[in-house]
Order: sequence, then structure tokens, then C-alpha cells
Amino acid sequence: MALVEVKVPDIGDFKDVAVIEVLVKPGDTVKAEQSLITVESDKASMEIPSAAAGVVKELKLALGDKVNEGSVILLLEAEGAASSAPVTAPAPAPAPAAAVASPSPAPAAAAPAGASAVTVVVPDIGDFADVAVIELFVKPGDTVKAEQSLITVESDKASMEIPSSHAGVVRELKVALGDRVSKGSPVLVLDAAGAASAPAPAAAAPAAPAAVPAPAPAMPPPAAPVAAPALPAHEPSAGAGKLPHASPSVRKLARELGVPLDEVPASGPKGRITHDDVQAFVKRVMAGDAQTAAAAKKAPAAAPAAAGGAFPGLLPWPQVDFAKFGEVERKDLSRIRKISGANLHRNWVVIPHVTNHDDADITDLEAFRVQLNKEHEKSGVKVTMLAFMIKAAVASLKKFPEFNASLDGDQLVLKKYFHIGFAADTPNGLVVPVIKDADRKGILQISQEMSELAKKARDGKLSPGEMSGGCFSISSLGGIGGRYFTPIINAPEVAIMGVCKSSWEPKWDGKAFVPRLMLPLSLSWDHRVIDGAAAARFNVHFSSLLADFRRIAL
Ligand code: CAO
Repeated sequence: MALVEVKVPDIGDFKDVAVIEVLVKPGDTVKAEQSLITVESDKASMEIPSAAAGVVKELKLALGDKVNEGSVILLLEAEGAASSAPVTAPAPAPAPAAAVASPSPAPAAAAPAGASAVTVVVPDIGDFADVAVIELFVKPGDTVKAEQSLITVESDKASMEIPSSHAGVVRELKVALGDRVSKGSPVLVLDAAGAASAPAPAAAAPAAPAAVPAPAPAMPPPAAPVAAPALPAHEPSAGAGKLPHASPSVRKLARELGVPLDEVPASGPKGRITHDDVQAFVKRVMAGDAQTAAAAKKAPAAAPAAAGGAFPGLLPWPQVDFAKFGEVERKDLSRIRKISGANLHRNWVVIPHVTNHDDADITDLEAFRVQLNKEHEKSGVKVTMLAFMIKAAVASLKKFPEFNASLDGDQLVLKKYFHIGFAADTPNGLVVPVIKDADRKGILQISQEMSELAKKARDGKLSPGEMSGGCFSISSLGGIGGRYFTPIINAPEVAIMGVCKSSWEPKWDGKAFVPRLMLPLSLSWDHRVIDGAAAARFNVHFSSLLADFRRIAL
């Protein structure tokens, strides 16, 4: 065993930056590449990894200290070193992910797109090329300042916020979540403040900074300290469940509001805490919803495999070397699965779910559906049971308004609009496109929209707008099979209808058993908002509408 000084490696343009987080303490065992501290400038933050594995003997800095390349972070009793004399750790072979991805501070370029319109493009972002857009901070109509963050991009090593080159009003977004961008890709078109008579330089012209404000791209925190190839990809990063993963502007917002980031449940990709998460946390606390806040505190940000003990008092997630038992293959989770997984996990943990099961007699409705499809064979529109259920959901929400609601602290937000989401199974995971204003649409129009949205979902082309604003969701496994299940509520909605495959069953009509086509229903509801009696009534009403669809008109 040898004592090793672990120092701040080459961190590019970062000079004299403050230590804002110390992630280890004396006695902790750390792995090589595990994050030790987070440093932050006014524009960016970065986690500094350990150059070696070992046990922390002494911290050589404290919160608030300013550090540079070469500053000593801590003394480590390094694993496997022969000498016991203090030595200086070798410069970490893999540079920290953030430093690898360090963007050059070149100004963002802009190009004119009309009298006063400028196209804000991705500036020189160093080694970042073809990186995914994972957060959009602005929308059309928003007023932005020069240097305000517009989007976050993320590679497999690090993430980075892209700032605006101009102040102005957003006219049009040129990117959507999941799009891939490189230097020069258009981000948005801006009606630039005072830009009408001041033509901006050509796109990607960082050499002409005079006409363009010079926003240095914000420097990212690396996605996780496991970025370096030295560590097996599947190895859970120590303490990953505790390290808040957030961009610099989110950290700044949290500091301004006094929000402890490590207590904020994350909804972003890779367990990233977003602006909305911080705001939602503040709202909950301000509303005094202690129960929700406490539950939210405990909701782990990441998948259980990475959470390892995120629930105090529970055993850590089992770490098993599966290869010991037989051949295995490791596959990264898709982006959609990670996002939906984090949302489903939060909803399951935070919402007190109850599920009521019932059956609807759809004998007559199925006959009508078959006839309708024959009549409209040539139109190319296929009507499935789901379209009728969307209409039945609208009528039921009208009769039971507390199902068309969302909790906001101590208040219930009752919605006067009727946007119905439907779960769609895609090769990359589950998404929930939304049929907007379903109350104003007929069965054929709903069927048509549904098939278009389902196709877009399968092709990975749904826009965020097509997946937002839902009031109530339907999850239909009817095309596949099964009997009943317990769907997870799609927060902030308060109920979801799960549907399985209909089957012919003998039903007693008072004189004889007759064959009836029965549709199994599973309604999950939020017990903070809805009571069991209301849920049973909702199901009975929903079933009665499907049993006799003329009742929809009542
Ligand atoms: N009972 C019996 N048959 C049913 C049925 C039901 N409840 N619902 C649909 N079917 C039939 C359809 O009529 C169709 O039959 P034909 O091919 O003979 O015409 C077949 O099943 C396939 O239907 P579909 O699944 O393509 O169409 P849909 O409108 O019912 O569903 C969509 C569309 C996108 C919702 C669906 O394809 C899908 O992705 N379902 C999975 C949703 C999911 O994963 N939910 C679980 C989420 S976890 O909470």
C-alpha cells in the first residue's frame, strides 16, 4: 500500500474554479475513475475523477476552495502499490470525460434568416459531433437573453448546454428531443433584439465575433464518472444513486432557490435533474405536501441497478456476476426505455395506486365495429376497439371530473379539455402519444389519428408536443392477449385504463346461458384524489357505454 496524492488533471480552460461538491470522505473506498469532487465556473461544472483505486486517507481541500490543474485533492492509500512512501499520482491516463469533450470557447455563430431573424447554430463544441439533444429549455414565443442556455446535448461521455448567441424572441425551433447535432447545426430561429439593421455574419463564422455576442458554451458535467473506458460499462458507479446529475444552469437554479439537489427526483435521461424537476420540488415543498415531498425525496433517480440503496434502510440492489452461471449478453437500455423507466418508477413509488377490474360486454359494439370497417374498407382507415374506448373515456371523464384532474400541492387542477393518451409499444420501448380534443372528434378521425401517431411512435418520430398534455391514458394489450393487469398511472394524470383481449363467455340472461363478448378492464387510480366507490362507478359507467354505445350521446 502506498500513499498517493490525487491531483486535479488537465481540465482545459478551467482555471481557479470553485469546489462545489466533495463526493468522498476519509475512510471511503474509491475506484479508479470514480468522481471525487465537482468544480464549477460561472458557466459550467465538471466532476473530477480519481486517478487510482484505494482508500481515502485525507482530504486536501474543502467546499468553496479554488483549484487549478495540479491542485491536490486528497491522499489515497492506493491499492496494489508496493512502496509506503508518499508519491504523486500519475496523471490519470484517461483524462476526465468533460475535459476530453471540452468545447473551445469560440463564439456561437449566427446567420440572418429574415429582416431581424437570426439562426442560432451549434458553436464549436470541440470533440462533440453528432450528439443527441436531450433537453430543450425554450419554445417558440420565449424571450431569451444572449448566453442563455437553449438546449443540452449529450454524448456517451459528457453533456453540454448550448447557449444563445443573441437576445430575442424564439420564432422557431429547428431541433427536437433526440435529434443529433454537430458544430453548425441550426438550433432555432430568433427574432433578435435590435438585429434588424445589423446583419449577422454567415453561419459558422466564429471568426467574426464583432457582430455576434461571444457566448462561451457552457461546460458540461460528464454524464457519469464511468465514462472512461478503463471501467467496465456495466460496473455501477459507486454512490451513483447519491450524485445529483444536473447541468450547470440547473445547479445554479437549485443554489439560488436553496434546493438540495440530491433530494430532487430526476425525470431527465440518465437520471438527469431538469429545471422542471427543481421547480416541481419547490412547489411541493411550498405547498407543504410533506408526504409527497418525503416520498419524492426517496424516489431514486436512476434505475435500481444504479440506485444501490437509494431507499434508506433497504438492502442495496444485488450485484451478481451473472456470467458465473452461464453465457450472458449486455445491451444498453434505449433512451426511451431509460426515460420511461425513470418516469414509471417515480410514479409507482410516489402514487398510491389501486386497480379495479371489471368486464364490459362489447358483443354489439364489436359487431358494429366489424360492419363499420366493411363500410370504410376503401378509405384505408381501420377502426379498432381502442377508438371506441377513447370516446367512452371522454364521456366518463365528463361524468366524473375528478378523473380529469391533476394534483398540484393541496389543489386539484380540474381540466376542461379532453386529451386522451394511448400507450404504444415500439421497438425502443413504451411511448404515450396523445389524441388532443378527443371530445370534438369522431370515431373515424380518432382511428385515423391513432394509426398515424402509432406509426410515428414506431418510427421514433413523435414530437414532444404529440406526447404531452394528456388527461387520461388507455393502455391496450387487446391486440396481444392476457386477462387483466395493473397499469401504472401516467403522472400527472390520476387514472389509467388498462385493457386486455376480449373473449367469448357464457352469460346468464335470466333464462339461459348466452355467448357474450367480454372485454377485461383494469382501471388504476390515484387514491389521493379518487376513492374506491368513485372508481367502481367510473368502471361501471365506462362498461355501460361500451355495452350500449348509444349512451355516449346522452
Ligand atoms: N380484444 C380483442 N382483440 C383486440 C382488442 C381487444 N381488446 N384490441 C385490439 N384487438 C385486435 C384488433 O382488432 C386487431 O385485430 P385484426 O388485426 O384482426 O383487425 C388486432 O387486435 C391488432 O390491433 P392493434 O394492436 O394493431 O390496434 P389497437 O388499436 O388495438 O392498438 C396500439 C394500437 C398502438 C395501442 C397497439 O398496437 C399497442 O402498441 N399496444 C400495446 C400497448 C402497450 O404496450 N401497453 C402496455 C403498457 S404497460 O402499462
